[in-house]
Amino acid sequence: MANRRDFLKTAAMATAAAALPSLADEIVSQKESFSTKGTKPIVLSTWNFGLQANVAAWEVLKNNGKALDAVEAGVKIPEGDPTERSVGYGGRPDRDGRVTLDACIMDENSNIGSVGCLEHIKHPISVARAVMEKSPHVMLVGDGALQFALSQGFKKENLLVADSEREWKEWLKTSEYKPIANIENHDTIGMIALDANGDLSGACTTSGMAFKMHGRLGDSPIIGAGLYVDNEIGAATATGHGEEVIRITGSHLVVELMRQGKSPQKACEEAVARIVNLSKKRNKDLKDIQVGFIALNKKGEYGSYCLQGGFNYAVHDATGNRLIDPPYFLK
Ligand code: SD4
Repeated sequence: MANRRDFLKTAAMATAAAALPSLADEIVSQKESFSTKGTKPIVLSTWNFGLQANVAAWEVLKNNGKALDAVEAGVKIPEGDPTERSVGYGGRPDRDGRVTLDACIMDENSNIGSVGCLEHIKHPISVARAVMEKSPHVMLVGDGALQFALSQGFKKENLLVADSEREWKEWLKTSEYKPIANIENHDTIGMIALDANGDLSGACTTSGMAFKMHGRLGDSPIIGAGLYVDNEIGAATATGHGEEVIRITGSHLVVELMRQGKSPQKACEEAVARIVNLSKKRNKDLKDIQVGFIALNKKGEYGSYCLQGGFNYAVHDATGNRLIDPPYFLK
């Protein structure tokens, strides 16, 4: 079972390897953290829970399945896992004790679907896909998203697990909301894949920042911010402080930089550099921010960059499944 990685603690790669011996075929060092040797099929996802998610996605990809089906199947793994406290079932609640989920999905034909602030449904990514395929809209939020999910046959469930409830009650004792204080309480799975047919798709899903204001949306349900796919160019997804990713329309920016000829690695670096520069201009302390991008181009080359250490991502191709520790800005 993949454990959640703390953003600010640069966990030793050896620790990660020990925790996940059967999933990771290798742990890759920083200098080998991107690839300019394109391959397909291939799938990338954020954080070490991505290793397990990649296994599910790979089942689809290795059988010549579609990238869209692969990314949905992949991210459903942490969504359905009550021990993953930042995605789907088991996610940490908002300040009112409500588990509100955000997710979006995008396919090779630029079809998009998204849900925000969705309660009681274990697999928001599948609701996002239903929005994409079965509604005239691209984004549904709150009660409307729930009503739509129920109309599509999704089951209403309690998503607040005992551990999350306990943490929330502990938090209530101070009730001080400072995103800085919660910097370790947020992860997201973003997954991007290139299938054997050469098509790209992506999915992104999260419970967002723990103890956020009720109704808060981060980047993860926003196409262009938390996820973007252009089947001619590449795909990108983000994790970290959604507010900062939205500010630069991060994933769309990464894809546009690849369109200009940048490698996936350089595109991620430039997107992070924009956040760094804006934060400096806005007098925000970089130490209080974490953002990470992963990117994949049409050739199957990939890369990643983040603002602070502690982030990792998982890559599965025909050579195996591995956890990668990307370079980062703030030393
Ligand atoms: C959000 N981007 O809600 C998400 C949280 C996240 O890693 O990615 N955490 O802002």
